Amino acid sequence: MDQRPMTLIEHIEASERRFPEATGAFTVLMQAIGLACKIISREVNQAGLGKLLGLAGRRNVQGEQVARLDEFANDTLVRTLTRSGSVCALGSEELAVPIRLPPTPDTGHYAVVFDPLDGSSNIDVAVSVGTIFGVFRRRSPRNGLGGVEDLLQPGSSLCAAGYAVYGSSTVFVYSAGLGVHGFTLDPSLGELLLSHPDIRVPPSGSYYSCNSGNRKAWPDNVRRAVARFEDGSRSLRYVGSLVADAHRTMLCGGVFLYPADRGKPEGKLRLLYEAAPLAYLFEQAGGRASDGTMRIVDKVPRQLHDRTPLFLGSADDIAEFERLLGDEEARDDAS
Ligand code: P6P
Repeated sequence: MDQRPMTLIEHIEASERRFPEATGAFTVLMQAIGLACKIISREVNQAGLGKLLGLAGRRNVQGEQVARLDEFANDTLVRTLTRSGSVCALGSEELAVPIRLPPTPDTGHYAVVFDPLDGSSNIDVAVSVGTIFGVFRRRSPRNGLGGVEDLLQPGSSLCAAGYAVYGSSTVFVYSAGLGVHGFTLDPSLGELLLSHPDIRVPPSGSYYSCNSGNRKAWPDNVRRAVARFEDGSRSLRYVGSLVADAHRTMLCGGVFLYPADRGKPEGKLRLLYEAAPLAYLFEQAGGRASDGTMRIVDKVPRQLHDRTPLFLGSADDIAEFERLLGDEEARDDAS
C-alpha cells in the first residue's frame, strides 16, 4: 500500500472535487505555479554553481538592482502561467506594466500577481529566499484581453494565495479558502508532498521580527509599541527575507513588523503581490495582518506597485501591537 503523503496536485484535485461546478482550470493553474516554483528551486539551490549568481546589470521599476535569478524566476512564472491557458493577466514585481493575455475559448478565468523571487539580495550569501503569489478571478469581459482591472483587487477578493520558501528545504504553502497547507519538495521524486496539513498560526508566539536598524526612522508610536515587545519575554528573529520571516511566523507564531518610516512613508513592502497574499494566508490560518490602522486584505491597490506598512502574525500578538500603537501611556517606555 502506497503510504506516501499526497502530492500538491492530488490535494488540489481532492479539494476541487468538492465543487461539482469546477472546470479543472484552477488545478491546471496551480499545477503551473507548482511547476514554476520547482524550477526556480532547482536554480536557486544551484545558484553558486551556475551562471545565475550576481546582478543582471539593470534596475527594475522599483529602481532596485535586478539579480539574474530575479529575471530567471520571473521568466519561468510568466512562461508556465501563459502556457497554462488559465490566466488573462499577470502582474509581477519585475514588470513595470501587466502582461495582458488574449481570451481563450473556455479558460483565462484567473489573474495572477507574484513576486517571483523575494529577498534576492540574499542569494549570493545562500540565505533563504522565496516566491509569493496571489490568484484573483478575472473581472474583465471574457471575450477581451485581461488587464489592470483584473489585478488591482483587494486581498479579500483573492481566491487563492501562497508562497514557496527556498531554504534548507523547499516548502510550498497555499490556501484556496479551505485551510492553509504546506508541501515539502522531495527532490528525488520532483514532487511537492503534503508535510504541513491545515497550518494554524499559534494565537501568540515568543518571537518578534523587525529591522531594528530602522528604529530611529520609525514613527513615535511604532517605537513605543516595539519597545513594549522588547521587554525580555520575546526573542528577536529577523532574516531580512520576507518569505523566510513570514514562514517562521506562520509556524511558530509571534509578529513580523515592517512599518513605514521617514525614508519610506508608505512602507517598503508591496501591497498587491507581497502583503496581501501573505495577509490572506495568515487570516486563513487564524492569524492577523494589518497596516496598523486597517486589515491588509481590505486595502484596494491604486497602482500595481503600491507599498504598505505590514504587521503580520499571531492574532493575539498583532491585536496587542495595534493596541500599543494607540497607547499614549507607553510613551515613557520608549524615552
Ligand atoms: P530591509 C528583501 O529585499 C525585502 O523586500 C523583503 O524580502 C524583506 O522582508 C525586506 O526587503 C528587508 O528589508 O530594509 O530590512 O533590508
